[in-house]
This record gives sequence, structure tokens and C-alpha cells, in this order.
Amino acid sequence: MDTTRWSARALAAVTVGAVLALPGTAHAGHGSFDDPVGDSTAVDITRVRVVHANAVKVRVRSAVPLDAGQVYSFWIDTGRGPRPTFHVSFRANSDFGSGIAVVESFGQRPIRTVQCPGMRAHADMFDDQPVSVRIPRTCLGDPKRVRVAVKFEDEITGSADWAPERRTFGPWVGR
Ligand SMILES: [Ca+2]
Repeated sequence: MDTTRWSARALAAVTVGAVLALPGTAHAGHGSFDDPVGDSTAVDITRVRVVHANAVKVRVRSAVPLDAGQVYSFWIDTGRGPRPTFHVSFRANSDFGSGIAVVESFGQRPIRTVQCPGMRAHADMFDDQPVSVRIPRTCLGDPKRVRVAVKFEDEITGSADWAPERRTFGPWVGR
């Protein structure tokens, strides 16, 4: 009986190890993934957190301060097949419209544009808060799950930092 117990415990330990080994984590409702510090100079993403509730909210932490000339781009994939990919981008302390572009994966040219007055974005050079965007699910066609890619780009130096990797989405996040 002792042996059986020990085996069960060992198996549980192996399972936990396998989960921790994944590059990002995702649970129903939220997920996050890290990006290395120092892999880019003028812009440097360190962590992306995705919350999928009545709205999809993405928060991005950076190792360097926000600055003029930086562009923050988000791609949100809403599923395979006909489910579209959405793209929004904005700058710190700038006006932000209500249009979300429907694009090919990692494209920027809109196939069409969805108006989403409830969308909010935050990127302020004068506070220490993460760059974030919040998009009501209804604007995204009420997806069952989403996955996100983020690119921070510095237009002056041309350097860019993607998370989790160049033209790669993070883990799926169910509602
Ligand atoms: Ca980085």
C-alpha cells in the first residue's frame, strides 16, 4: 500500500513538472507569457498577460521606459478556419480611434475594419503602468478562445521586440 501511495505521488510530481515546462501558461480566463529582458534595446517587452472575460484585455510590461516614436502592435487570433485575426496599434500619449483591423495573420493592411467604441488603450510615458488594450468580446465576434502576439517597435532606431517570438502567437486563452 505504501508503494502504491508513493507511485501516485511520483506521478503527480511528473505531471506538475510537465506543466511547468511549457513556454507559457494558460487557464480558462487568463494566461501569460514572458519575454527575455535585453533581447532588444530601444523597446523591450518582458511579460504579456491576457485576460479573457467580457472583454479581452492584454497588458504588456516593458523593461525600458515608453517614449515618443514607439509603436505598440497587438494581433488577436480568435480561432482556426474562418475565425479572423484582429490588429490594433497605437503610440504613447496619442489619440486612439475605435477601429480594429481584420487582417491576414501578422498583416497590418486591413481586409476590413470593425468599429468598436468600447475599446480602450493605455500607453502613458508619464506613469509606470503597463501598455494595455481592452476590447469587448462582442467586437471580436464572441470567440471561445483567443491567442495574442505583441510587437513593440521603435521607429527611430528600427528595433523591434516581439512576444512571445517574431510572428508567433502565445497560448490559447479560453473564456
Ligand atoms: Ca524582451
